[in-house]
Amino acid sequence: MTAAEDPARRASEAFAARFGSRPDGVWAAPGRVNVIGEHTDYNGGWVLPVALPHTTRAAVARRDDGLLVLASAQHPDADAEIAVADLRPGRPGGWAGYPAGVVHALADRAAGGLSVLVDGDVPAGAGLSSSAALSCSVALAVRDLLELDLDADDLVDVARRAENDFVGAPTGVLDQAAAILCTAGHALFLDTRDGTREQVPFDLAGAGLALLVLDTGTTHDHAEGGYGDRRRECEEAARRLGVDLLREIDDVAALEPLADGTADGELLARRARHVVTEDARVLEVVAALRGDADPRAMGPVLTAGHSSLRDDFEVSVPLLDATVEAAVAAGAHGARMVGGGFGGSAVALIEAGAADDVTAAVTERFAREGHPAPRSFVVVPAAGARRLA
Ligand code: GAF
Repeated sequence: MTAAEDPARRASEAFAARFGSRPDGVWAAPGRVNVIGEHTDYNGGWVLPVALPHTTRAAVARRDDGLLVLASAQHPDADAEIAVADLRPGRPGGWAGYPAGVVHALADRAAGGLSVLVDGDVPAGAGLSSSAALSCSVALAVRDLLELDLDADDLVDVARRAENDFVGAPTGVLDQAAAILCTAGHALFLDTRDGTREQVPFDLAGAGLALLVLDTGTTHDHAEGGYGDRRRECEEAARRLGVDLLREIDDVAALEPLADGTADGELLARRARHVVTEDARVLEVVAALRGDADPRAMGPVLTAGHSSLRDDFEVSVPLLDATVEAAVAAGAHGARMVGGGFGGSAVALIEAGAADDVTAAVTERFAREGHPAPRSFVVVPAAGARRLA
């Protein structure tokens, strides 16, 4: 196998070219698509991600000079070098903030220093969780290399703290949990309130179906703006309803007190309605995957999820709406935006074999509106974070 075909060898050779010696090992963590359950994680709700074959690889070696040196094949002119003892939230920033945040969270045990070279193929800014792939590959590497007593839940927590406290993106736990806990051939049905989970077989091909990712090419950035606003709005809705988390509400009728006639109240009622109905949609999709319903019945549930994200939660953008419309018009059973929103990707539940036709229909719609063609691929449910070499 050539280095180009062998991701571990490619990362190892890039490490050797940068640092002049072989790494102690190479670790990988995947991107994800969330089948359903968007903006539920920081409300204590359910999520249902699938890991992608696209990964970030981290080639890592221990040092003894106390330095953290970070290099990326995707950002060749943006190396970072800083003493572990000098790491502070936001410093370094940019891509290096994710691995640096992980080392910061473990700084008392990583004081000797590390050399890290990352290489990956998870599309950045596409709503496919490239940042968690990055932080989780490094978290696993640090755990293994330094023989730290951390289980999978601890690793999820370290990577989430890196993103929340060091990078400053107020995300929930969906992406880090997907990167660490997903298993090949399954969707991860995770209760974010107590961490309980089930690996649900995700065999769409067996039912003659496929899940198609359509990356619009418009990027998002969760460290700023709308995402944090939505999170605060959900917290305020929960506060007004007298609950700790919106997950505690399972009936939209219980949201009536929010809609008090003020613009503010109406807005909070719509935000909370998305969360409550989205939690119910996760349960519906899980039931279909378990075989309790025709898997094609998942389609309208996905499309309803998109409408809710567009109208109640207001995190879609016109190009994502156009993607969903064009995919459904071309015969998809259902479609929706994935991830935090404000750009990124959509998924469509399609008949196996319809990927080219659906992609062509979306491409044509994009062309009519003056946008370059979307990138697309069929989801193959892959493994979570692991050591490669
Ligand atoms: C982003 C966040 F990082 C996740 O925690 C989650 O909230 C998601 O948006 C929306 O479901 O990916």
